[in-house]
Amino acid sequence: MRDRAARVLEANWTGTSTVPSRTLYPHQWSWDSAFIAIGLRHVSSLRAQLELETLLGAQWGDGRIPHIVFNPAIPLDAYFPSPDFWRSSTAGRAAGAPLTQQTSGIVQPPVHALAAWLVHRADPALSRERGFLARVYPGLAAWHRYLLHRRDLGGAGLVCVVHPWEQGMDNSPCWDAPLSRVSPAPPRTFRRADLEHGAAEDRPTDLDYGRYVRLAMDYRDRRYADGGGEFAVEDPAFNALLAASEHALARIACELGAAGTARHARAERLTAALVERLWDPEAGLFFCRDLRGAGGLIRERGISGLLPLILPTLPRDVVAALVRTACGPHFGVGDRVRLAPSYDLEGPAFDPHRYWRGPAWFNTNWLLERGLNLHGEHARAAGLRAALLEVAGTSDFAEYVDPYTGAGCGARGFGWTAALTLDLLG
Ligand code: 9YW
Repeated sequence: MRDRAARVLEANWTGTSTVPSRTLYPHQWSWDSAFIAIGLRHVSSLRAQLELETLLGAQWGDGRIPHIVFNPAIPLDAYFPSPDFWRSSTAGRAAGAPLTQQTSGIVQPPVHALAAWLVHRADPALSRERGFLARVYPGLAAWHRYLLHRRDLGGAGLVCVVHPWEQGMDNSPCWDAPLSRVSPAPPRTFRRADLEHGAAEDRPTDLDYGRYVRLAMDYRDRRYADGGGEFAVEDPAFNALLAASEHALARIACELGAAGTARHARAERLTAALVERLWDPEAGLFFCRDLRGAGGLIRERGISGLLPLILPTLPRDVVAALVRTACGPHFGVGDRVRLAPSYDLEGPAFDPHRYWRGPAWFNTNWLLERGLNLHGEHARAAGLRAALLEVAGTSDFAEYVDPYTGAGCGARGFGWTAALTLDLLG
């Protein structure tokens, strides 16, 4: 398994970073790279460090880490939306986009500081010799500052996503209500490249795509200034990852000889704000909060609502309820499914094959496994770990799988699937 997983990462390595998939996603993706670095550290600490350094090399002046860093050697029509859509170096000029590298203008979940800390821990000697933490710390600090200062659109201490792609679970049913208010870009004004590599019934619909394009175009046309968009949602996983990364940044600061106390305190404030704003005790789950339209909690059960389990200072009763929900009828962990689905097994929109509307993904299950272990649920975590390893192997490191059968969907030889397999193997 270790060799097979390492070969996937080798095949996806470009020399300075790793692509999620040679066919479907041939550039560098932000949260993919963070998960990939977490796995890469088991085969090459140097490559793991470079992965994160390359990504940070494309950071914008305002602190944002773009969700895609484009490889100029790849033809424009290999992926949509391509650099000529985002126009980062011109439309993103005011926000400090790089002049020579092309990137997207939206972001993805902040897994990076957590990844940097884990990469350092894998080989502290090499890390110190290369000054790895000192190289990445200022960029990571600026990234968190951007999110906390420019993206707290609700003013309650949580960060907002302004596009479904930012949260990383593109067509989750959690976005159906907020997206329904967005008028889609006409289908003939853009050409999807994803359908050349993936089955249409496993992918988001054309209507979804029209809305993604509209939101991204409007953001670009506002020159990537934050605040005015039609879509603004506080998401539990995005904020939980920021809090976990803030704890990691505190440890990085200490390692560099500075104090980490203020950062730990900030992570705890984020944890408290998550509970205050997004926790629903009756459902035993965190929900997304819509800041536009009529506003309020979006009562769709997505896997995102379980992921605050990765936080060390979550109240005990919240932890207990989350574990019950993960193992109950809606997510079926250790019972009805092989791996936790991306969306409620009993929800009206559940579809076991359509992308983020039901299939199980390896990154979210890896986070769940980590959260279960953190809170002492070792037997449940071990069951999930065994299932993850088995399904990764039999699906040839698929992008996502049917949660019931473990049958692979989407791309094979997928970056974070192979990387997180390596991490679970230790
Ligand atoms: C897209 C690369 C990305 C992931 C996202 C996933 C998908 C589609 O692929 O996004 O075109 O960006 O939803 O989480 O980072 O693997």
